[in-house]
Amino acid sequence: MQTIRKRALLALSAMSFGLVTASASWSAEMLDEVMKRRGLTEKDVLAAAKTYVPTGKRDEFLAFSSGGQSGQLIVYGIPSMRILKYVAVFTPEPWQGYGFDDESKKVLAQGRINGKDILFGDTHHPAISETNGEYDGRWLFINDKNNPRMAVVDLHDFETKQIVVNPIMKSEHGGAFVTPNTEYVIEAAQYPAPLEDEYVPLEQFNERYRGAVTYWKFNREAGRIDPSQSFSVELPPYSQDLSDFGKGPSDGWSFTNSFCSERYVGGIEKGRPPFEAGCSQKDTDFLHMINWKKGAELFKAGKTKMINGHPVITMETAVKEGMLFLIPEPKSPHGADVSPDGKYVIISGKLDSHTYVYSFEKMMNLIKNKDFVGKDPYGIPILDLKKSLHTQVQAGLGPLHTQYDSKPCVAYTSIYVDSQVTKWDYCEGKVLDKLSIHYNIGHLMTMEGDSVTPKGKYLVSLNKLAIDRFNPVGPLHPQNHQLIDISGDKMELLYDMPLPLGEPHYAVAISADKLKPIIRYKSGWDTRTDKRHPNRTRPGKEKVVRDGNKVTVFGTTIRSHITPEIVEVKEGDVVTFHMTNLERAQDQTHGFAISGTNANLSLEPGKTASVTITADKPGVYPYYCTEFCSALHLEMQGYLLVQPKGYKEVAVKGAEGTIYTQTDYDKQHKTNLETQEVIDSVVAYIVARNYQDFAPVVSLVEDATEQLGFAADTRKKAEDFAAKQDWQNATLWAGQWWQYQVKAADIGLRAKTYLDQHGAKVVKE
Ligand code: CUK
Ligand code: CUA
Repeated sequence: MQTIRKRALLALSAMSFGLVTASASWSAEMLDEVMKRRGLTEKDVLAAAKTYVPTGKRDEFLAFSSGGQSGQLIVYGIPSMRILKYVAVFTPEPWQGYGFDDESKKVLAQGRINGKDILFGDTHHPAISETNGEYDGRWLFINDKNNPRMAVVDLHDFETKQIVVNPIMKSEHGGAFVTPNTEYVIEAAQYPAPLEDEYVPLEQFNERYRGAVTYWKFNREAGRIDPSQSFSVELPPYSQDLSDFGKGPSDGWSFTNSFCSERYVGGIEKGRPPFEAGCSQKDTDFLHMINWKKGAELFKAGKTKMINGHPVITMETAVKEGMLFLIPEPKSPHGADVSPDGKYVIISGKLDSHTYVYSFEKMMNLIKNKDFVGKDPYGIPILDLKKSLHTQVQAGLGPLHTQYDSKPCVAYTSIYVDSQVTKWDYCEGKVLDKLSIHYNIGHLMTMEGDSVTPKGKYLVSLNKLAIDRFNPVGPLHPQNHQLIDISGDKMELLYDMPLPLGEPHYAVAISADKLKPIIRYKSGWDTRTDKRHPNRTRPGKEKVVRDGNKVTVFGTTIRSHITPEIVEVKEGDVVTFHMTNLERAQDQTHGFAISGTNANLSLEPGKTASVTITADKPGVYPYYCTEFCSALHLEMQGYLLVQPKGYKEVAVKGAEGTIYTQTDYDKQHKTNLETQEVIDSVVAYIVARNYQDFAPVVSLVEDATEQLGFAADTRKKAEDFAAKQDWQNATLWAGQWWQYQVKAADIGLRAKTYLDQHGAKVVKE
């Protein structure tokens, strides 16, 4: 033990005096040798240079990708394509404690359907909140197609804060997309069903089955969707698909396309031709054009019908008030993407080789002049396709989604069947370039590509299948996100990234400097409600409270101990642990897990999280910290003891594992004094520099000062016991004193390194 301490001490002093320097020897192998050895072409090396982010450097953009059936969100950097985080949204995720602590269980419980916990989600479309049509990096919304739900993620801490269940839909698809100032988040239905939650035979499909769009009101101050201020518009039983909001001249309108406007119901087992035959008969489907601002007025005026307690503007009202129109669109359309200037909506039909550019101005003129070609079976006026079009372009087979470039009039459309990206000019209506991608592209994404000012530079192709692209890992393959350089006239493929988490559909990318995530919570924070936790605990105030068979533990974690360390309860007790992480240092997360239970917390600095268990089986249950947080991490442990019913305590004094003498104490005391010298030298180094100009260093210094305060307290304890010649307690407390010193030194060295790397100046000798 002493030798380890000696070595640790040596390491500390070596670091503090700069004796350890990085090896200066660099591989002598030349670039052309490496290229030869690894079989790389010049083009490969160029692509590598365009994507490589050297150690210590960061990415220019952050992408947020749907995690498909994982119900999660994937965050990765561009151009490096390094995965940074999975954000747990609709499904439990153990590392983040999501669905394991009581606080996040409440968020997941908001997403229950018919009282049932839903343990998966099919996420499709993430959307970042906008201000004046620009991504503002504050919030993110994402939908669940299977269980019609919408989630709110706070980009302050990348945590899911809210899930809302759509009250009238049975499935959805056309969300999440936001208005230019994030007043509303849209969610459009997918498969028609009765809006009332009841059985209706399929024979009544035309009369009773319905589609809809819901406009979820987002309250920016509260950071939550406000269901009481949200409303829906009833739509015909055409399978609604993707949506987008207008902007600029088209602000106030939303666009939702549809497929199977034939209203065909299959039934192959009854001898009927299948859905796919009946749903692709007509040459066109319908784009729905909805005046949502008018809808918001009608909602305020109470011109709605309550369905399942939710206000719905009926089709009859919508038609009468002139807020709902249909326009034919190419067969089996998929994407509906409004151009950055808000003048056009680009729609592609999967079974048509053209992309169609609709002119908002022309559509509005037709509406103004009541120039309709007819009405659909529900009385909704239909605009003429040709008269609505600005232009149409032969883009390739199976065009799907469109994204925009920073260059005016330039758009990129994914071509599913041809496995290509087509770059084209939607003002002039001509193709500019085509690039073959590996396989079956679904969505594609440019940087801030659906905002009013796309940033260009890169495009990611979200391919549906990876087939033979990567090392085989069994029949279930990863997905393939391909990075493409779009800065020049010709698109250049740069990189393939396997994504092994569900089938991501859409992704959005934002300039990294727009995100301002926090690094710690205010002390004792409930991160799911964003309030001080009512059951937070301050250092020194840890306690165990019993009320009948309810036992509540108010505990804390800090390097390297959990307080309390021993919790004794009785068989049948219901035990709640409220654990507060007292750390303020960056990335000092502790975990908390109890053997034989699902108790599993992730405690980021400042966070308070809770878990409740029933002590139903007498026994001994170790608990410990699950994050390797410090040199004494393994010692960050404790015991939950569950005594059997009727257990009588026997007063037996247990023997100590090891007996300490004055020699042990003196040795430890000497080590501690030497350690203090190292600490003093680090402190002198820091305070001689302008460390106060560096916020991260200021907080590290606060943290170290706190540890040194604990060190001083325990030093006093140790020396008091030594004065009484109680060498057992004196040695143990001297050991604890040393623990605090090591932590302080560790933090101090982090601060010193930071100052060295950020060019701090000497301000005093
Ligand atoms: S969808 Cu999957 S490729 Cu849900 Cu936006 Cu088009
Ligand atoms: Cu805390 Cu390991």
